[in-house]
Amino acid sequence: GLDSWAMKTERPAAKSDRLRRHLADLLVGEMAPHERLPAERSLAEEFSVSRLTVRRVIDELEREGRVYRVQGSGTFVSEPRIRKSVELTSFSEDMRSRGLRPGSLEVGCERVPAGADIGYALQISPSSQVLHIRRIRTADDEPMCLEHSYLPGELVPDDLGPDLHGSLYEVLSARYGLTVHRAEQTIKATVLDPDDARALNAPPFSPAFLVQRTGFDARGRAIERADSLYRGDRYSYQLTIYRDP
Ligand code: 16G
Repeated sequence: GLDSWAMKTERPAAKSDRLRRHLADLLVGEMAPHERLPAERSLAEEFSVSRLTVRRVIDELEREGRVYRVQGSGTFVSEPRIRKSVELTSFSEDMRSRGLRPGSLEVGCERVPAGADIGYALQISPSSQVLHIRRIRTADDEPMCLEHSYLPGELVPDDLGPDLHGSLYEVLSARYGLTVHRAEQTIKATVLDPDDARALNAPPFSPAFLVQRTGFDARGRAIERADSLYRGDRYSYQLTIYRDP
């Protein structure tokens, strides 16, 4: 094919390798994100290679996500890749980042047996106790989400009721040193049944997101299983996602 033809005729490998190494050095050390790379023409001259070769080397860097091109203005250094593709936030942090004031209405808190599903998610037996927290979460005092959290009773010995008008994650961290370090999360489309609709001040059977999260601490212990039911008319799910190189 084209490759073997190219190798036989000109074999520019050594020169294009030099160019590749030069650009790699620029990218790691000397240039900042969004800075413009030298023009293709001047790279071609400096390394005595064709513009086609320069373009191929830059194509490779573009595929790796290390540079990006802007039509008519050049090639620029990409932002460093962020490994954590989706930020793990609490409801309070999520609302604050949208410029809204987080709160809770109607906080309920009771100890119940885990049952099969919650027990499975939390890796404890169905008969062991969990703390079930039910909250209507508000944004600027408007109901936004209906949230059920289940925490292993063993890890959370006290009744948290009075503390739960603020952030659960803050309470867990301040009182027990528990931090959700990683979470498995699914998002499903659903509709609000009449009871949930009433709690959220929304029309019955209106669309909603059900977000289910199991949160683990840094040691890998499951510390929370949560179901959050968000009003579909007030909430949008916002992610920053990256393509693998
Ligand atoms: C999010 C989490 C929930 C957690 C809450 C803590 C989902 C589906 N839910 O709503 O698991 O309990 O944040 O928020 O991601 P807080 O610290 O504001 O109480």
